[in-house]
Amino acid sequence: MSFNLPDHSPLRRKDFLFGVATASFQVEGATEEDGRGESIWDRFCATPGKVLNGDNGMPACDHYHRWPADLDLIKELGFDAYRFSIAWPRIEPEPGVWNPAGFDFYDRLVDGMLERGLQPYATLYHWDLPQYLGERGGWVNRDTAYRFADYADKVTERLGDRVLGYATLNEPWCSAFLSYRLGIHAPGLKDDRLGFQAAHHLLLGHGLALPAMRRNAPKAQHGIVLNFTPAYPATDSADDRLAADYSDEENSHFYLQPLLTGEYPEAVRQRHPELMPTVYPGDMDILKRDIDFLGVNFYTRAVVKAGEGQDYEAVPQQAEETHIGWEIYPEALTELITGFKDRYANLPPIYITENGAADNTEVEQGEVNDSLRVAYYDRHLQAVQHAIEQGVDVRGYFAWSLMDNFEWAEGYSQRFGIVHVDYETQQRTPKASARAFSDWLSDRSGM
Ligand code: PNW
Repeated sequence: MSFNLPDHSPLRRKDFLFGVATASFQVEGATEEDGRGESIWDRFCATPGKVLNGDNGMPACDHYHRWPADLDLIKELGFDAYRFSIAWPRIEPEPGVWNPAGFDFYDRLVDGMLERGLQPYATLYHWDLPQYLGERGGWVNRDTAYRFADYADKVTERLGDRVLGYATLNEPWCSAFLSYRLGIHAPGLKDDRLGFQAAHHLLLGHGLALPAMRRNAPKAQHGIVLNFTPAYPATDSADDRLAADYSDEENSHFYLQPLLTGEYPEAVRQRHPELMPTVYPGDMDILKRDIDFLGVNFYTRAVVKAGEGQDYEAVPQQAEETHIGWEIYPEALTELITGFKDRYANLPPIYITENGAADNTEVEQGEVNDSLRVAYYDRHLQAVQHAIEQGVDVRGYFAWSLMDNFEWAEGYSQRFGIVHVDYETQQRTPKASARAFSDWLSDRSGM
């Protein structure tokens, strides 16, 4: 079984990159080994009621010890690249204390990829902020942006351009809005103003980090990964259409536009001057520093209507959905990135850095028949193809995720892997979706 892409598909070209993605806190485990410090997610998991079933970062996938076999598996399946993230609390467990054992781990991991002919794509921040920075206000504190830039300097100094692609941040929307505005992710605060201020400090940290990263890794590509859940109007009414447009301004363009034009979207500034972050003179020039690629994470769309006393309100859909309850709507991915091309003259090349589905099918007689996930990937790969056919410069695609892992507030209850993980034995079982990728990847023509 493979995917239904035509022979002429641009995704079949040998220079179109295929990878799998994970993130440190979600897969590594070993939270107290080799001098790792505490992160805000360790603390959040230990707070009753925050994470389903009281799950935490142990044992996760024990990737900290099992990475050689995991890299072998990625290679065997035929992928070109591995997108992983670096745990800041392993590197800087206490303020200004740089932990050699932390650097060593990522050093070995990167060498392990190169030995196997896998291209390393590193994300510097995938949400595991050191707890000591959390205690000083986390991303609401402007100083965190400067601390991030120091950390990025140290990591890229060590790994250099053995890493082909660096992303500063993964999904600042989540680190700001889910964490400080909606209360769902660590540290679990619910304050609109804090959410916007955190967003600004994250993007500032991204921009501050770039010059040292370029100096330390001159041959690497440097970028950022943003997540998008494009909004569609519940009805054709003018009010609902405006609500959907505004949702996109606030949730998508508020993160993307400042990086490309040096301004937050007019629509948000006009409607909510009271929520706009404190911005120092010169900040917006820092946010606007050149990026070599934009990482796009896409899972689903939102359907919204004009809300009572709210700018927009989600309308639950009676539609096909994955096991986590997210609607399956691949056309939104095509429309999202073609829309970016139309809006931004200086849009950089795009990598789809995450796309995938929760399909919690279990092992049966040694196999996992995750047919929902196979169909999801099939349709989304076609959606990427359609965008390329409409002129969007997409260079690669990473499946989320290599293996089942710690799914944040959902704990271990939601499985996104193309490889099944038994959390008792740590046994890996490639699912039908892994086989589908493997067949597809071995079938590329190399045009
Ligand atoms: C992304 N939302 O998270 C992350 O980058 C991954 O770490 C995660 O495992 C994956 O998607 C699957 O969830 C998101 O509520 C989590 O809108 C939640 C949301 C969006 C992205």
